[in-house]
Amino acid sequence: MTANGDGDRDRQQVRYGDQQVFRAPGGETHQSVNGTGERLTTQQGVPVSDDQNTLRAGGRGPALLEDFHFREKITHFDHERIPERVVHARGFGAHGYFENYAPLTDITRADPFSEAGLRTPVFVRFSTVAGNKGSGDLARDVRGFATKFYTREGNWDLVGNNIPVFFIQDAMKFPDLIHAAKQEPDRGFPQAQTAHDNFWDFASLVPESAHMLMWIMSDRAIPRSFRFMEGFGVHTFRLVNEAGRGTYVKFHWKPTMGLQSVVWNEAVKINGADPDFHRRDLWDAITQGAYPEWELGLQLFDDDFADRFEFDVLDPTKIIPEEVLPVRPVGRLVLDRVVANFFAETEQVAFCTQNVVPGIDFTNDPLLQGRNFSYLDTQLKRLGGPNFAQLPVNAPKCPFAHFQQDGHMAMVNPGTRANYEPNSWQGAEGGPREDPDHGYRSYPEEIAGAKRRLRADSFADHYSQARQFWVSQNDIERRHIVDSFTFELSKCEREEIRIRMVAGLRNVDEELAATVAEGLGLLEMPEATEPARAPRADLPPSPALSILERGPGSFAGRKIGVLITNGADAEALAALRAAAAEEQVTVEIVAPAVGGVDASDGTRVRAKQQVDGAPSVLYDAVVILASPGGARALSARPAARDFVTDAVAHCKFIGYTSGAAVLFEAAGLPADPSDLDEGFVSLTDYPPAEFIARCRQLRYWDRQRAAVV
Ligand code: HDE
Repeated sequence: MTANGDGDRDRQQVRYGDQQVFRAPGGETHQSVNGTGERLTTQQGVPVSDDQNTLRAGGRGPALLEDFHFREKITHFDHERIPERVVHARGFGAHGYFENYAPLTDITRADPFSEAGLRTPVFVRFSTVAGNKGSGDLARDVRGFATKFYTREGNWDLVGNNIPVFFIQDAMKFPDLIHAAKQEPDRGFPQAQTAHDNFWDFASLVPESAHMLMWIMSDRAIPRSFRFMEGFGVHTFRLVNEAGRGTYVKFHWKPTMGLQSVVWNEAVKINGADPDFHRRDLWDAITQGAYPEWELGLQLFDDDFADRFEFDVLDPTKIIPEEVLPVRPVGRLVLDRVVANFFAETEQVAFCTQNVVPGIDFTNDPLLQGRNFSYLDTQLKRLGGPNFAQLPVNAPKCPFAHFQQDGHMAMVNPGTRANYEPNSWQGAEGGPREDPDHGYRSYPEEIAGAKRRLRADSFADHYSQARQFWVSQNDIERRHIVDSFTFELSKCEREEIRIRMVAGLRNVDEELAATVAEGLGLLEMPEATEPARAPRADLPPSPALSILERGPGSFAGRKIGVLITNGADAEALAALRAAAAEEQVTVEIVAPAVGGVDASDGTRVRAKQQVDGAPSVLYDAVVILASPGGARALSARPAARDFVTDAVAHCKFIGYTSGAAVLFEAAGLPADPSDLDEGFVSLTDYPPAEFIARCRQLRYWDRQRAAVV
């Protein structure tokens, strides 16, 4: 593979994926790497006669060192792991494309925004932050939302999160934040959770974290799945057009199916029942052709706006409310292909914030500036050398040409005589030349100032937007925030940490602080923390910050768990399936045995799950289709009773036929619970379409309101 052009043709030679073929660079021979070839061979291509037994002297004798097949195989195995990411270790990726709606050439010369309908291939990796690689998907945590755009002018990485602000204002504090959040160093636990002393010790001593704490204690930190969460570039970036004019930008990803989260009690149980819940959801959606989709929106502004805005637009602990500056939709992201190999793609993908393309530039956000150093550095460590950009998932899909060479695993070295510049070789032998007209140019921002370690005064307000987030939540969401502060702080062993945190919360909202204090059993309210700048109480609610107040009004993309028994009403099942299909909802059958049941008309209904392995927390709504005898048998099984009681506790819509009565009674409910609340829908009385229509609210929150009062 040469480094001076024709990258497309060359890349196919080392492509993973549907071809599942490896062709040595420059060579013609094909070598199967996944067992689809006729013969098993060593890495060197030597045919293997016996892959079951080591070479040994005599039937019961010692193994021989000359067994090159065994040594090669075991050595490779011993080296299979690379260091996991120090943060965002647990993640899952998929391929897709970004489709641009209309040319944005007046604002940016960036290739993905240049033409209407242009599709730029992308790879997206979602992640949690704090947990190790094997941790559960439903940790209360920020989610990473990192997108690599393979543009025609190089790779652009938009490495964002599902929360639009961050804990800290300066990259200098990132190692401290992450040390405090991850497992405590002496004992090595707890992992994948912030509910421990070190995290809250740090957080309570760093008031700039107040805004972010509100978000991570909210339902945003326990999304229903990646498909139902937003993404944000967080920092203010800069777009630059052909004429060199700059426009500030904040990036937003909005899921077309709307936002949805789970409740904490559910999250805890999902982690037990299916720790891979989020990655499985993404895999299932894509492989079933229900491609997850987000709209990219931009908040665009100039220096005048930045000067007028009440906070510093370089401060990553602040948002610009959508009501103040609308989000302009500019294109859509569609994920339509799962990875062919998890390690090759999801594990080896190397996102770097400094990967920008002409038309996209940075600002002086001190967190972004620090990230621009960190990501390249981390990839060198993680992927073992400077050639990670040659891995298929990281390589540009446009032609590329440079004089960089050698190093570990160099697969793409210059194919030219000259490997230096300037050189006087002509034509192909001379290699690539710089392009002053079209090459990347940094925005020529004027910079002046004394060299100092300083936090700008304009970053000093730590609480006003935390309060704005709080007043933008509805009663249920506020309850969840109070509950999670109470839960997490209750896990702290040292009382002074709890007290210090409550003291800080008083600057956000007195009622919030008082309710958390009550939940913690604090006997006295502490004095409020002295704020660096007096918080404002006059910022209006931003409706865009509430998940529940902006429901999607659709149940599409969700999953109904149907608990079924022998003798279940076949007609009701058929009608439910039809109504679900109409709404693009998945129906999953849960039965006493995975082999399935015989329905009332004698047909065999195959099950996807057995009841012990499929608690109702795995579903967005549930239906009990039981015959009276079937319900009686189920009611003896704790998992079946929990299926019902959890669905009730998690405010789910519950459909049922009259046969379910015995199971309801065993779960402590009336035989016909429809009198209790409208979240219960009798499919004996109502058509399934009515049930689905109610499910569009996603949860029947009034049930929780009734329980809270
Ligand atoms: Fe990261 N971050 N980060 N981060 N981050 C990494 O890079 C870092 C920050 C984010 O799916 C690391 O490849 C510093 C904000 C995502 O592979 C590392 C600072 C945001 C991912 C790193 C931040 C993010 C990472 C670890 C403070 C949202 C996963 C492994 C200045 C805008 C990408 C790696 C993937 C990963 C450093 C803060 C998002 C160590 C120094 C703010 C989505 O380089």
